[in-house]
Amino acid sequence: MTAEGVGQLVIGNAEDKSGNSATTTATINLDKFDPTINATKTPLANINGWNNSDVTISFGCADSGSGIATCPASTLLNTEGAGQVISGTTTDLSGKSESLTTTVNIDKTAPTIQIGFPEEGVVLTESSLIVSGTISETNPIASFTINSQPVIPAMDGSFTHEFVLLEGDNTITVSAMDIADNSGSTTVNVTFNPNKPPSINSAPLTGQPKTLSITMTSMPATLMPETG
Ligand SMILES: [Ca+2]
Ligand SMILES: [Ca+2]
Repeated sequence: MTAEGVGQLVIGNAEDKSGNSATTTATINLDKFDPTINATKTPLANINGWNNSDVTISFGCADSGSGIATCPASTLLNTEGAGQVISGTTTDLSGKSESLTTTVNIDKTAPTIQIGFPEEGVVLTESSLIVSGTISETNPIASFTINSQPVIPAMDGSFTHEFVLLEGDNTITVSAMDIADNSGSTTVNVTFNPNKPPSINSAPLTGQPKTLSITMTSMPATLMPETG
């Protein structure tokens, strides 16, 4: 008998030399294979294999022979961290078992960004400036932009980026997304007021000319009226 299954009937016939026959039946339970187990993460990890919220790991167990005896209960994982290993073991009714391990990466914290320069509200006279600052993030950064322009921060989290201001008010937005799709951003508002030289007013002068009067309190001798 080769097929797996529970309660398979086996019929045996016997016949003696006198032609007397007897029939007997036996019930066979045959389990040849290990059970199977799989794990499902809810919600699913992102394309990088990371979750940014609590994860429930549910196990599915199956067995084609004797049937499942034990299957692990689902597990809720709520701690942040990379490479958290969850394992589960299932056993079938014949005593065979199968184990599985799965890895969960959780990051719920958005990157934080500090802009060192320029400062909020500053008025600048040059259109070009170097935006600088630092980004704080435990796990790898998936994207980092300054006003939608991709920027690569240094290994220590510092960044610099040449930025060209438009005349007037400008908003500089620095945004970062970590490997688990948590995003954070910081903005700074600055004004570009070009330092132009004073312009000459070419418009015609208007208004009445001023009258200048001089009063002399004493006169030089040469101008004294002659006497006698
Ligand atoms: Ca089995
Ligand atoms: Ca993070």
